[in-house]
Amino acid sequence: MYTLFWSTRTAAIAPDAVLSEANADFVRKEVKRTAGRVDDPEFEKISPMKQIPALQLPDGTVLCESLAISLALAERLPEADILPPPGSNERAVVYRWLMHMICNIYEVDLRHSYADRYTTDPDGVAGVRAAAEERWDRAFKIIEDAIDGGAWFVGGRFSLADVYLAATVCWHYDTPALLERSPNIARVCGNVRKRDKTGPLFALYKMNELDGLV
Ligand SMILES: N[C@@H](CCC(=O)N[C@@H](CS)C(=O)NCC(=O)O)C(=O)O
Repeated sequence: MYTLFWSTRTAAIAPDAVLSEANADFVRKEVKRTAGRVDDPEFEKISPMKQIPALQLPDGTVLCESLAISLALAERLPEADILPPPGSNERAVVYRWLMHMICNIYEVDLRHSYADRYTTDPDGVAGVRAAAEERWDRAFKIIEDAIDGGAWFVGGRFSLADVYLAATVCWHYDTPALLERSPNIARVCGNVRKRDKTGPLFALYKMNELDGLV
């Protein structure tokens, strides 16, 4: 049995999507947060960075980092069918965009959400946030321009890249404006939200920004 340490509005939704698409047997354990920050001594023993998500494997091994967890699960649960075939160009391209979203979008989102952690200048928070917004928008524009006219982000099929895209869009500082100026991103996000197993997770995780696309 897998144990997924989760909380609303977090990247636990990515491994949760892999587990859910695979119909895997797992339990969710909610981590306590105060004002968005982890405030849970038990969880701090599991995740040294005090970051959600974490996953405990059936033998007790603990994994941190949402993408590492999601990829490990996708490999162990091929029935999730959430990555193109191993060794294919499509899988390589999915990896490329996953890393783009982790490094250039998710990390920038953290800079925005926890700006005080990214400056030692007590007056520096506004500048960190403003720079994050610029970089955030640039990284989403690169995705908007890369998506062809199809239903999904990469290779004409649903993949983990679609899940990360939909999640990071929900966390954007102005999701309605982002969706308005990004029709390709909006179409893909609507399709993720409509999926039988992954779609309902957005309600569970209180990420309601895509509801208007359904
Ligand atoms: N690189 C990490 C980032 C995880 C992360 O920062 N999670 C946020 C929620 S989305 C969190 O735990 N925030 C609470 C805190 O930093 O106290 C991953 O992909 O798992």
